[in-house]
Amino acid sequence: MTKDLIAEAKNVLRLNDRGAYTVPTHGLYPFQWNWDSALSALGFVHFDEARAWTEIDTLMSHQWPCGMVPHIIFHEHDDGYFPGPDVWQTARPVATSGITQPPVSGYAVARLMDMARDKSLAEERARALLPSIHAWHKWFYRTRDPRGEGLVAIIHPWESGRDNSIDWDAPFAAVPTDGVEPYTRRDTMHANPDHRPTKEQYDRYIWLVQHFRSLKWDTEVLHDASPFRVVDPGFNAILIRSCAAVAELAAALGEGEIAKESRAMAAKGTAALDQLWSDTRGQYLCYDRAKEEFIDSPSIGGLLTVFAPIPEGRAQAIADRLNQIGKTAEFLVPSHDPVAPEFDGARYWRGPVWLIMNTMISDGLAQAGQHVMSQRLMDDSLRLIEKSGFAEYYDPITAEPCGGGHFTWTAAMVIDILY
Ligand code: 9YW
Repeated sequence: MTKDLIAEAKNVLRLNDRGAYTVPTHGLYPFQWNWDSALSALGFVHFDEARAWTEIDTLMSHQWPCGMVPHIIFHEHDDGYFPGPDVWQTARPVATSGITQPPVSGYAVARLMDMARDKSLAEERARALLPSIHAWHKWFYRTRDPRGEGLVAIIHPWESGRDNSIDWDAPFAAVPTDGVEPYTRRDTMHANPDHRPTKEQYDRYIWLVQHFRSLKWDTEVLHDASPFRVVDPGFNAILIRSCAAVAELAAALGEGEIAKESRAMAAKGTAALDQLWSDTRGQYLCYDRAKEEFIDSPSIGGLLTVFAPIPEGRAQAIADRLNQIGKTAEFLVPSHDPVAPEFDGARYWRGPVWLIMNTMISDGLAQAGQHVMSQRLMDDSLRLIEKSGFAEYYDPITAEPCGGGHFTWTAAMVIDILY
């Protein structure tokens, strides 16, 4: 069984391999996505180390001079996705989007290094990647934490990677829709519209893109100019974990300055995270920086926070919270609490389970000594795969496979779990 699943997962990776990068899935997402690539490398590394490094090299080679690493790289022309390069207009040599995504590459590079059988290849590639990943992390704290609070904000829901999360409903109300140019969505031609964001949400996504475009994609000014500025604890946890991973790796490679700066960013971020803890919810919450208020929404963002080195007591509370959620969800971890009225088990980030989330949360729990819950998440993930294949996401009650099929990062996570 295990062997068959690994073979099937490798086939998915091969199917979506475009040589120097992978697409998340054929049709629905025909380009390179930022955090998909970093996490997919964790699948490749088990059977083709050089290919794993190439995935992250390709991503980082499209870093902007300011330090930002874009969320999509449009390597080849394809009309099957909206919004394409004609909408973004970022004027990059190879077209890219103009916003970023969860910075999980630092963590991924450290894992590739740990798992390397070919140590000299790993050292060479890691050494080459460290300065650019570090520059990206510094860009975050410089441009997305202008008051130096230790917490960075996202300025577009797409940056979170959790596009239509219920977390964004309230802050999204501040984003207007007037002046949105006419457009035709492509996602609903590839996937069931009931599993996707609504038209109203797409109008706001595009309004923000047009707004940033009118500011010439100057990333130094976009934070303050955006009506959507939200601090997501899960996003910050990924950044912190990557800073901590880079700190260790840089120290091992004798890159003292990078190690020192990364350690400082991770420590400041970890301390600041605690402001987002909610005793009432027993988890972390998002914070609307534009309105200066908490977003009281029990989503997976506040559980993913365990991916950062949070205090043991907080990790224990998150394990308890997962136990509680497990009473209403057959498969953990739903992207939103099933007892919340807005929960929708099949609609993208408003309820479904995503394997990448499960592996990051499981990894964080294990780090904090929460082994029982960590293992439960891996078991639930494999039960989903066995029942429903390598889907983009799954209904946490019925295990219905949703969104796109033959999904790269889902397959990569299965390889990483089973090897
Ligand atoms: C979109 C590729 C991406 C992921 C995101 C996910 C989705 C793309 O797919 O966004 O157009 O909505 O939300 O996290 O990186 O798999």
